[in-house]
Amino acid sequence: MSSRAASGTETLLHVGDEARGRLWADVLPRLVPDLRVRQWPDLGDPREIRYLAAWTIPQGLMTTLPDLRFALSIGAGVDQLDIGMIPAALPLLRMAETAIVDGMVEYVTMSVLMLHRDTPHYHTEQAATRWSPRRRIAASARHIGVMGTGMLGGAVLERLASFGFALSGWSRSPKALPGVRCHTGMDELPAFLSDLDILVCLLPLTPETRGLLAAPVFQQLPPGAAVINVGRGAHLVAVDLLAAIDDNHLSAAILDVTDPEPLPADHPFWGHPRILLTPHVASSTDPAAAAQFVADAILRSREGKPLPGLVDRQAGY
Ligand code: NDP
Ligand code: OXD
Repeated sequence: MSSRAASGTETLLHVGDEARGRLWADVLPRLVPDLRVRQWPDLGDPREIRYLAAWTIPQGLMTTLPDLRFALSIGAGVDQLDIGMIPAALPLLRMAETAIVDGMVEYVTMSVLMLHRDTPHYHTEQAATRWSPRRRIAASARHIGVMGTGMLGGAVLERLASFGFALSGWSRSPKALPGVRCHTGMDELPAFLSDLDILVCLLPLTPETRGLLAAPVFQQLPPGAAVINVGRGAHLVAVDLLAAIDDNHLSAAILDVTDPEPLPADHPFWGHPRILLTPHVASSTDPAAAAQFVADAILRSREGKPLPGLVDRQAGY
């Protein structure tokens, strides 16, 4: 009898969307021998749960699972998991499958092109029944800066390069990306911001990045610049953004993430003519592709191999 069988059937506990849970319960046991999938709150014998996959972790759940091998965020970000609840020694993984990357590349490309082609201006003019053409500016004359040049930011920059935009990136550690002016750390933030037309935030939410999209950053952008936030709502200080747009220092913003989500009905973002909101839909995990990622992670864990999507607990992402 194998040690796995001796200690019961290895189980993955899925916390979240039931349709995805059903798909994984069907697919994963065919990809991973001797694996069962349970859907929270059906725990079965908690000692059999080796793998936890969740977008958020229910209060108190971690202390009932004595024999976990890893916890996995069903998303690229991990801040929503409240990672303080996860024992420091337990490997924490995040989803790193191609559909998340493709979705984000699509959304940011769409948003950059909308701003580049003055869509917020034309929406305002349409509402006022005005025919107000603006001079078209070449992509090569627009400078786009991406905060966070990791899995998503790196792919976004690669796609934007194909339009001919001038590109800059900002990260915590030094990077060399073809065709991208790369800046590192707080010391180089002013140089990164100083001549951007469009700023894209694709940072993870950590103590260092919380509230970064605020007046000091907006003031360092040139007049007329626009902001796209697809990181997390808490990167942005709402009153500072409103002030910068209403003073006509910033021209517009496209926000896929807000704090809180959803925004209360009376929040000024809803009706603002130069703020475009989407309800945290820029990208998401594809359940079928994610099943492959999870299967690979479990098989690697069983074999003692390096795990995919491993989060650096010290850095918080
Ligand atoms: P990665 O971990 O791959 O990349 C993060 C990047 O941010 C890295 O380049 C990192 O620098 C940089 N960074 C982190 N902290 C700092 C800092 N203090 N100063 C400067 N740069 C910093 O993350 P992903 O690209 O996979 O995802 C980014 C975020 O996108 C997620 O955490 C999530 O919040 C958000 N997201 C939003 C979605 C949506 O639908 N709106 C969907 C999916 C993700 P370095 O390279 O040096 O480590
Ligand atoms: C993610 C998200 O982090 O969808 O994957 O926001």
